[in-house]
Amino acid sequence: MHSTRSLATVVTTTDGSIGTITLQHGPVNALSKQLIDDICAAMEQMDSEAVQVVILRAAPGAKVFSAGHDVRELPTNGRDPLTYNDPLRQAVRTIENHPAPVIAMVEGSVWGGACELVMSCDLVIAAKDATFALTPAKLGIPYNLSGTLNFLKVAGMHLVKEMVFAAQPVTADRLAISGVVNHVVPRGQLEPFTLALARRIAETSPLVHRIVKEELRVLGNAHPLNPEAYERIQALRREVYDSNDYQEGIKAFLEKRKPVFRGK
Ligand code: YXS
Repeated sequence: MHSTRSLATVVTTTDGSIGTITLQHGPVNALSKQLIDDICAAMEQMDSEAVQVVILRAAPGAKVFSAGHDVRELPTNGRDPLTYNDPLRQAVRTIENHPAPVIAMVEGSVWGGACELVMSCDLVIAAKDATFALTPAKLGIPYNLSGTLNFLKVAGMHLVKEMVFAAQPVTADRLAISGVVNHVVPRGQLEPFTLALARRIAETSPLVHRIVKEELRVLGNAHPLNPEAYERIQALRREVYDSNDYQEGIKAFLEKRKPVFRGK
């Protein structure tokens, strides 16, 4: 059965066992609360229609897959910008907890928290010219604990450190070598390649998909962390989001100028 549904910022299509969620939120798909709510609603629709493989994508030909967290929605009043209920965190958990495999089909550039959103998918298939940039350091934002762990689960420590410290786009090929991206294909092949893989996955057991996905999630989160270590990390993050640099990072972005960070 084929169906198409348009929400405010996403379009969903289901075609038998495969569903596609297309981000359609302006030129850069900034992860606003509205977009996140729509992604979560679309994932629920996929679950209710027992879709066996979900493809998450931007509109065909997109220059920007997603510009990451909507900077205009980041708090600037001394509140933690990436708490448990922040929209970005909710979107990541929705994808991680979804019972069916989710494939990120990436063309264009992926920024900041959108990299984590893509990496939280079960597979990543990227166009040859796709790029990925981790940008908390560019904006003075303290990335949160589970987000940092999510990066480490898919990419090695040195790659994560280089991407965070330099805050520069990295090519899909580079991430494929590190195992972050499953396949890199010419942009014109991206859709047929992804659909063919999705169809192959849809022919195997959805029950096994569901339990193996949850087993791997539980194992991936099995990190003992004593309360003192947790409190230390929270104190480090508070030091950043209470800093002038955090305010300057957001202000500079909105004023379209380079930030002047003073390390405090
Ligand atoms: O000036 P107008 O109103 O047209 O708006 C501009 C940009 O301000 C807006 N825009 C965004 N608005 C909110 N949140 C964003 N993340 C965001 N990114 C862009 O979109 C309009 C067009 O942007 P413009 O003129 O720069 O377009 P472009 O094609 O020249 O460049 C597109 C980008 C995506 C390369 C560029 O906009 C850019 O570098 N955006 C910021 C990417 C980024 O650093 N995102 C991280 C956001 S914070 C986050 O995700 C995490 C919390 S963290 O940083 O910790 O990982």
